[in-house]
Amino acid sequence: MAALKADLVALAAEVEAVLNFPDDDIVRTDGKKAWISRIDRLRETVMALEAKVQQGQVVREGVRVVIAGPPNAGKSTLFNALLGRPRAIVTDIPGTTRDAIEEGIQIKGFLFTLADTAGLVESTTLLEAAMAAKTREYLDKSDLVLLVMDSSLPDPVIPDGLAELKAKRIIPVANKADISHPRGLKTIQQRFPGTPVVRVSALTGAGLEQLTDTLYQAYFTGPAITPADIVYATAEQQQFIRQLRGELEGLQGSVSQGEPAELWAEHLGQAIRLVAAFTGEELAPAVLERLFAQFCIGK
Ligand SMILES: Nc1nc2c(ncn2[C@@H]2O[C@H](COP(=O)(O)OP(=O)(O)O)[C@@H](O)[C@H]2O)c(=O)[nH]1
Ligand SMILES: [Mg+2]
Repeated sequence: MAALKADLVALAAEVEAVLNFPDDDIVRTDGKKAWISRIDRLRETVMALEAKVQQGQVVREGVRVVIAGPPNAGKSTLFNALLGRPRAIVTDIPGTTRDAIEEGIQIKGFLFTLADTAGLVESTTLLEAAMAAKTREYLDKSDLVLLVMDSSLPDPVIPDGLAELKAKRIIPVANKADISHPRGLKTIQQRFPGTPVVRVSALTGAGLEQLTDTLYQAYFTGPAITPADIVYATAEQQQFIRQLRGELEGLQGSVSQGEPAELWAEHLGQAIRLVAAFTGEELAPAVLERLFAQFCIGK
């Protein structure tokens, strides 16, 4: 963070130079490219920090997994099976579970928060159900969606509107593998080309290990996460870091579109303030003065 601030302040000093000598060439052609790649590196630093903050959030609150799918597909049974104890009510009357229930499980030492959504995302048209603001919110804040379907039916219900949730990692689950219908299974697989469908029996427990492995891999792809990859941040700090990325993007746009350097100075000034706000430090008077000078010069 200190290095990031130092880089921003150095950049600000150069913007100051541009403002003082507006006829100077440094901004043209080569100069401009160099600026953009420097800002790129700063953006990468901020994005790496954002990723660490996101990991911190996950360690604290768990990876949020929503169990969705049509009524009677076995969502509540699967929820209980993953927990290893009964928590949600299971019946053969469709639509039994009324409210969402949340419980945490550990997979390879990481917390995953499972939500049996019942009633929320329990609809043949997932999108239709998701239109309800509350449901939308629920799905929006989830990290992964387990889409449970009943493979024992010759024509299993497969929710529509999945494209709408494209941004989410959806893991298709063909449940009731113990009594699966060959055609039902094929239908499910065909609807998810390129995505492996996980076959489980929530009732017998078959395939559950593969399902938890899939959950883990869907979230923690890439190299193993170490404590150095984790940054804990308050909601406010998370906001600052998002805004900081926004300012750097604005700065980059401003430079590449050849906007006046005064505007660069404003983005930089904001960025420096946000870094300081993130770390909770007071800005040194000299830095403040410099920022102030930037805003005034050329106006
Ligand atoms: N044979 C079999 N039955 C299951 C399986 N999973 C759930 N069921 C049954 O399917 C019915 C509906 O299950 P439930 O979990 O309440 O479905 P939900 O509406 O999606 O929450 C119940 O009678 C369950 O016992 C499974 O893997 N195999
Ligand atoms: Mg249920």
